[in-house]
Amino acid sequence: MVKNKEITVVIPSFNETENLSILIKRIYKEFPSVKIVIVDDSSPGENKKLRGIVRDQKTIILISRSKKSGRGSAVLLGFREALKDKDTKYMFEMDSDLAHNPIEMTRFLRKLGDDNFDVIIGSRYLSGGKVDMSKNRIILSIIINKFLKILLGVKISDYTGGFRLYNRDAVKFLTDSKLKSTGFITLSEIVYKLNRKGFKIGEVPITVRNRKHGKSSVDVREYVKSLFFVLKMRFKSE
Ligand SMILES: Nc1nc2c(ncn2[C@@H]2O[C@H](COP(=O)(O)OP(=O)(O)O)[C@@H](O)[C@H]2O)c(=O)[nH]1
Ligand SMILES: [Mg+2]
Repeated sequence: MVKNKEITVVIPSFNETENLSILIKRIYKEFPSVKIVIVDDSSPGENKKLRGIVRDQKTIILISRSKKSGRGSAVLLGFREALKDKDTKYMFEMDSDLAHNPIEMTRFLRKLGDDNFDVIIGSRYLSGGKVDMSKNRIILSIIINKFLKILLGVKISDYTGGFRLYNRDAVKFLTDSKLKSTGFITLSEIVYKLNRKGFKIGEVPITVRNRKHGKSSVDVREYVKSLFFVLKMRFKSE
């Protein structure tokens, strides 16, 4: 049985105060007093509101950055913070927009323990997984994932999902590696690097909900940038 104090949940956020206040309660319901590291790039006003919400929570560390610097780099910074706690053996990453449901976290932990995996990816596209997003976004995501699978060749079905569980060794490897991307595509870079290093990667099905508050910060520019990034990573890597 994994103990609460062995888990740290790393959450990137950009203008998500309303969602985060709900998410924190949901996480504590599953794992009372678990450690949470939030890496927030919000505007000063929004960040102040968030500070107010987490002020009385003893197990939350809020790291605030002064400008929006990407989901990927936020999670990496959160991992570095999480590693400082020697009790932390397992690290989750999850979105702050209520897309990911903390109820499903035990499924990740069980899978990691049962099959000796180093990393468990929450997958929307595994049998049993569900996505409640607009049709266009689902189609785009499926195409991107098929493309990434052909290009990067890791045997998983969801390269861009941000609900994951890592053991300490995998996180240590990632914080020591010089990851080159900073946005959502870091999720794919991580899978590629871990797989090449021989870490064992498993998947569990998850249900992903469309956000109710706020808006997505992934735009066409980021998609195009990401496409060139993966091509470069695949064909230029040492
Ligand atoms: N710290 C930080 N978090 C971010 C940034 N961009 C996105 N996020 C967070 O990453 C998660 C996924 O982003 P989202 O905009 O929902 O992307 P989508 O789900 O692909 O539409 C959300 O929890 C965002 O708040 C960023 O630049 N910095
Ligand atoms: Mg989202």
